[in-house]
Amino acid sequence: MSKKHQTLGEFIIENQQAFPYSSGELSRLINSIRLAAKVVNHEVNKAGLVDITGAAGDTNVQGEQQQKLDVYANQKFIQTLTNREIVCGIASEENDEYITIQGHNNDHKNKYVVLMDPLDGSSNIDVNVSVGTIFSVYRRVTPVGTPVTMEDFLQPGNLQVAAGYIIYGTSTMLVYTTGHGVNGFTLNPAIGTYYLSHPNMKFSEDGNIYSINEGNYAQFPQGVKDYLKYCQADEGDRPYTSRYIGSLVSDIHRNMIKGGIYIYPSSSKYPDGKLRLLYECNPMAFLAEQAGGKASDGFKRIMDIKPNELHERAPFFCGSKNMVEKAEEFMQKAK
Ligand code: AHM
Ligand code: MG
Repeated sequence: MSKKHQTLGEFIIENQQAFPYSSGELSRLINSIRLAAKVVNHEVNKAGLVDITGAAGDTNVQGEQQQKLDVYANQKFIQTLTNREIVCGIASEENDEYITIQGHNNDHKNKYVVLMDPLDGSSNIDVNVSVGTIFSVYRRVTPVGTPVTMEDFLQPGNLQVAAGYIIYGTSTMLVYTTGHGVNGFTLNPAIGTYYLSHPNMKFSEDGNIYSINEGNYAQFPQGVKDYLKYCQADEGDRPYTSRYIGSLVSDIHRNMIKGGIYIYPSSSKYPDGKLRLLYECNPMAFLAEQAGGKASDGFKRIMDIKPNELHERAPFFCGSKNMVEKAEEFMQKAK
């Protein structure tokens, strides 16, 4: 079939045999995520009406409590995944502890765990800037038939079987990988269907955009300061362009399409960086590598870090391969 008018549903069916373990469960899981994303998209698109319909915490005309959008998104994703007998556990930025899903027959027979940030960058909603959902999927390591344990969640990123993000932007897109490249699908909201709009997405090897919160410059490690000076130097193809939205999904999405590097380094305020390893850095790292890019903590591959806790943070350098390697060079020199 011509890829041009392919829907996400058709793409999933056509590529099912290429998925790891290909029992159809992973396809159903992606299907659940695309469904929840549509529901969340509908709500996010109404965010600007909040002053009319009531702010978070208010009671609306139907007598219902208005919810914060990140809480709403969290509930929708959890509900959708729980109802579908695929996932045995969920960890979310919104929940301190992981959630155990026993399944309808209380038999803990489901195989996958999902780790997610249901609405990343939610402080951007008030100013009508794009936000996103980020997700990461692993096969459980504990035996089927028993409740999940922390061990199932604390797996290194190199064991992910799928990862992706949804960007609620001028268009809503779902971008994901199951380890066979990265594909992007755009939602036609009129009919609720996602179409393959960005097949086989790739980070260019070199890029000319750098994205970092430069306001924190004084608190950055010397290697990052030196790399920033390099980006700004008037030499060869430099200075590079500085672009920072402050919404991880949007910054990575733009850089994947245009070529660039995203950095959230350690700083005196955030000694381990700000971003969360399990549901922000790892899924973005999997996507970046599948798109021919690179993701590092400044010294080593993000996906090789063995996590110790659910909400662990890591410094994050992600994007076009040569740019990340150059930043690593500066980090190493200043060590
Ligand atoms: P959040 O999970 O609390 O929304 O924070 C994560 C966000 C990312 O989307 C973004 O890249 C980063 O925080 C921006 O942080 P800062 O404002 O410090 O630059
Ligand atoms: Mg977040």
